[in-house]
Amino acid sequence: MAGNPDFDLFQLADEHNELRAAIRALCEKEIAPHAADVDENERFPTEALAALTTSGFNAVHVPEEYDGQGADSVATCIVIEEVARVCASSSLIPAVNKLGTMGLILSGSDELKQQVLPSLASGEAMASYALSEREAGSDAAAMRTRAKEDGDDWIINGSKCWITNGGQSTWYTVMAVTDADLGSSGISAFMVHKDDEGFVVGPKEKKLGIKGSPTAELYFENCRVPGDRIIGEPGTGFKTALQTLDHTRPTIGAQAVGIAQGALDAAVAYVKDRKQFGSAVSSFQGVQFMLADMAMKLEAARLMVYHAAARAERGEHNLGFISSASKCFASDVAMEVTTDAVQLFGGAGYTRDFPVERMMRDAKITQIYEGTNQIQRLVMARSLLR
Ligand code: COS
Repeated sequence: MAGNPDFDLFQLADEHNELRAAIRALCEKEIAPHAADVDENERFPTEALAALTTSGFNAVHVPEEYDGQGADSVATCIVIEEVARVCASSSLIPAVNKLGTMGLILSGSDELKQQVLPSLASGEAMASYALSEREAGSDAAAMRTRAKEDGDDWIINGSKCWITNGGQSTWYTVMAVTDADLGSSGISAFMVHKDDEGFVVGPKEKKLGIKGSPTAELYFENCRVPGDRIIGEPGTGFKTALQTLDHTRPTIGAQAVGIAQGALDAAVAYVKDRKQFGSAVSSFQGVQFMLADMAMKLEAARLMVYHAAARAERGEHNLGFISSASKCFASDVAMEVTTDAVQLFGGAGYTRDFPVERMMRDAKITQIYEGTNQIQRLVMARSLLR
């Protein structure tokens, strides 16, 4: 095999490593210094948005033909991972911009892409994804929000909840029932603009973590949307929504990997510095074994995330298993690693003087959003038993 240029050496491209170095430097300088304040004051990370936008990292997934960076799925994961390593809330800027436009990229018309994507690439706009409702979370197809044709327009009525970056975004991919007799085949997807008549952003949730990223309810009160803003054909919206998640669950895996890496880095530095019984805590084998386990699991999670992203990038079908596995595994690892990091810090880890308690709170959501890890296991099991 040696010397065969087609042989996959199972390593990232030089461009990926260069990208990581660039985004890491930016994050350390521009984003990390504000992470604690963003969390403490539950405020949107405006410094991160400005830094990411200025350097073109705010929506790296947007294809070049729509004025974007055209970053591949692995590169997008690396950007999200590196931002999450210092501030999980800020990593939702590139992540949710992808989530909010992936359905459009996969199934929308060129005209609609032209309306939306360049504004994301330039940083003028952000996008969110609106699938869940109060009574339709894991069972997404049970949604009640309705869209009816009215002349050339669509009129949407209902509400959506748990909308990440709700109120910050300009564009929302909204799934609504257009034919109640057809079950999930009667659901359609629309691009809704924040200035559309009848579109209202509700109050922000009070959350355990990712406090810098607003999570809001959305209300549609006879919300009028022009006919050309439907994504694909009527009735294809649920499949578009699930295909979107096939592409974006690995990005949540990437976020989880980043949070866990941030916690591991902090823990390694702390145990080398902290002295007990006359020695650095890092000299104790019990501590060393904990660190080794954390790093080992993290490395496995990272590889699975990149592998899932690469398969999505290659346009493979049947992404359900690997996409769910990568998100589920990485988020479970992030919860374990951040919890162990708090443990390694001892009492100090339980205070807000160090970042690991924030990372532990932020990690929790990665086991829940874009489908709970129970739903990920359901998707994996269905794929095995099909
Ligand atoms: N891509 C494209 N189509 C898919 C698909 C996928 N990954 N998975 C399923 N489908 C299709 C099915 O083939 C089916 O089509 P037909 O009716 O033509 O056969 C249709 O979509 C409905 O699929 P299914 O019957 O499996 O749907 P269920 O209602 O059983 O729900 C789950 C499927 C539970 C997997 C889905 O609702 C889900 O992922 N829930 C979690 C939602 C979520 O992640 N919410 C978080 C929102 S972002 S914070």
